[in-house]
Amino acid sequence: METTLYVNTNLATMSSDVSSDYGLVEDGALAINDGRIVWVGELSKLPQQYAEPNCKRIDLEGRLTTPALIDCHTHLVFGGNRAREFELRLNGASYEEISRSGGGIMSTVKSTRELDRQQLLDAALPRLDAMIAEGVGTIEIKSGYGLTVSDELKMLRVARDLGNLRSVRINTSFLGAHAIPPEYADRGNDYITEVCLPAMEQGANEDLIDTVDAFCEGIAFSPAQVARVFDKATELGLSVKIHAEQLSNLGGATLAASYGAISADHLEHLDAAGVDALKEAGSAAVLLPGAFYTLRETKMPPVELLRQAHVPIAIATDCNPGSSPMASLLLAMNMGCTLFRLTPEEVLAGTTCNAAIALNLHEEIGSLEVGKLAELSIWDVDHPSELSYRVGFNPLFKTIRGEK
Ligand code: DI6
Ligand code: FE
Repeated sequence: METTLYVNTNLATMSSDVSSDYGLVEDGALAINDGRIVWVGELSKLPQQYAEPNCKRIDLEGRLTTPALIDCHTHLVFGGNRAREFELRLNGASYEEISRSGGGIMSTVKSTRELDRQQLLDAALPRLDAMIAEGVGTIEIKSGYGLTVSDELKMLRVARDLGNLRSVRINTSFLGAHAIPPEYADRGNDYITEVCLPAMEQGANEDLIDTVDAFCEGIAFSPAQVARVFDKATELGLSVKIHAEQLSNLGGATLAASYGAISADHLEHLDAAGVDALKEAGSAAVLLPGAFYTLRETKMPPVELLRQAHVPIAIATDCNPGSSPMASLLLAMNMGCTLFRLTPEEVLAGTTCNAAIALNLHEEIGSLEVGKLAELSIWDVDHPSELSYRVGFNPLFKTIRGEK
């Protein structure tokens, strides 16, 4: 198979083997064979075997190459939208009032149940395309707006359909434990027994689930209920992750870490013990500045403690119709810097190598290293800090993915 060699590019390899910031290699070259990176480094050190005429040579005219971006936490598949609620809140209605009149997550559950598989796919595609247009090559998508066995499975099938329709890797999370639907009001345990666990089992049997997620919060599921969900996931051989410590500290991250969670997400209220638990378990911390922004939160996630503990920090959009109606990972990166005071290098790590850890895909993607899949995004910028610096500007030149 012919090798393709990309030249005349600066490479933000995001590899820990390269000691410079961003793993930056200036005037680099990168060789691809059969969909994998076979050589990467300074052009001046290119081995003879990759020189012309042995390879097809492509000149990137000085552009920046990064690993294709990874959005490791989204609720991209849903019906309807909640713009009317946004409007009501800005006209003085409280979240509780909206929720009591059938709004909030339940309004999205209603709209999602009403759509069939094709309609749900049609609703999700523009959001997916917006992300792909910004250099995203891998997207995690959760269920959690169906909350019946058939509607949860429908959401997961749509997520898989999206991956077949576009050149993008879709990683699915089963979030049956997202909210308690009205038909199970005050009967959360019955909901878990009768809906959540059977849906998980069927989804696993049909290979629709990559990981199991749960929302551990006062307004959602208690740690004891989440433990039931994680016990079942473990029995089925599925990895777990959690929405935890978003609005309060229930110890969800520590619970998830005890199951070897691949990530714990949100984490504004995480304390030092929770950070230690994530460190011990090797879990990633996924920070979601879009939800922090939309809900006008003020409690910052413990970024400095996470740094000191060397917990891998990822950044994602949390794309959902309520708390983060955002389909721009570049904007999430900008917000990670502006709102959470992360550095541009940290947010790029947060959407490449550390996001790969958060999805347990770090053996395959997330950095430009020999042996990894050749999934690259090429940008019309001079320096990687430009990716998180601008707002509302997309400098993507092209994404390379699945090319042999
Ligand atoms: N955390 C969130 O931010 C979303 N779900 C969750 O568990 C909110 C989802 C929504 O409001 O529709
Ligand atoms: Fe979420």
